[in-house]
Amino acid sequence: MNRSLSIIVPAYNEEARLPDSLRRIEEYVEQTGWDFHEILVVDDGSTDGTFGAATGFAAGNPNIRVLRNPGNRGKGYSVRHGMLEAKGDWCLFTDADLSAPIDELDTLWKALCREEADIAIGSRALDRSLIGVHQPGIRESAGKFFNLVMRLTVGLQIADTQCGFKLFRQDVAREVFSRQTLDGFGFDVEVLFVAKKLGYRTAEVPVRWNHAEGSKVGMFTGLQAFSELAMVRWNNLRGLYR
Ligand SMILES: Nc1nc2c(ncn2[C@@H]2O[C@H](COP(=O)(O)OP(=O)(O)O)[C@@H](O)[C@H]2O)c(=O)[nH]1
Ligand SMILES: [Mg+2]
Repeated sequence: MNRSLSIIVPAYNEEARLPDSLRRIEEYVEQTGWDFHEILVVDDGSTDGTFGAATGFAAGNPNIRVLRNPGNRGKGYSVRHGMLEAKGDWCLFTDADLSAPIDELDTLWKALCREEADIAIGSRALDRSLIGVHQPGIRESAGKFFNLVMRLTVGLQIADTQCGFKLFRQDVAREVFSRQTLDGFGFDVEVLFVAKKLGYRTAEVPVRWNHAEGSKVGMFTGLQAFSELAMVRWNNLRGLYR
């Protein structure tokens, strides 16, 4: 089996935490012995020094590529941008704050093999004892409510669609992300819905997780994610995902 890996890191105003995260990802991947790996940082129109921090880190390191969105388009746009540029046979996306520690890739990989799945997604809902630092109470409650609304509108039997740590086989990523229309935080639901519709198998896997201070999810992007649930349903009725 081919062992090449792409890691996509969407980054919006991540100047402060990006270099340390990239260092940790590099260290981890080096010792796990993939035949080829690349890290794709997608700068989402950051207004801080994210682009400079990323290109500075990438200088002299051919494994790191820095992509740039035309402006601040959202996490969904950023992850799609990276996924469609990725060259690895296996494509992981992870939040820049590494809330799911990068070595949990092992956990996703093993689950993928064990369950013969096409996609493995990290989950904070299946084993809550794995959560070290919790999100603020209001965010956790909003997350649970989001999952309830997701089940009622979109109907996926998934306990946590929103964890920013998901692994795809490359051909599956290409097929699914090329159909993705949503640019905000609703994109996770959309890609998982499209994957199911296309007959791909998703394994939901408990992972260790720690909330990191400095979340950029505000009231607007939070509410936008709810409205994007309606868009998934509407797009499906319009036949957009066929
Ligand atoms: N909030 C936000 N995050 C973005 C955007 N574009 C890319 N991201 C990235 O999406 C990931 C998740 O963001 P984060 O603030 O850690 O979310 P949280 O942990 O769920 O509160 C990070 O890697 C961000 O840099 C955007 O427009 N808004
Ligand atoms: Mg975070």
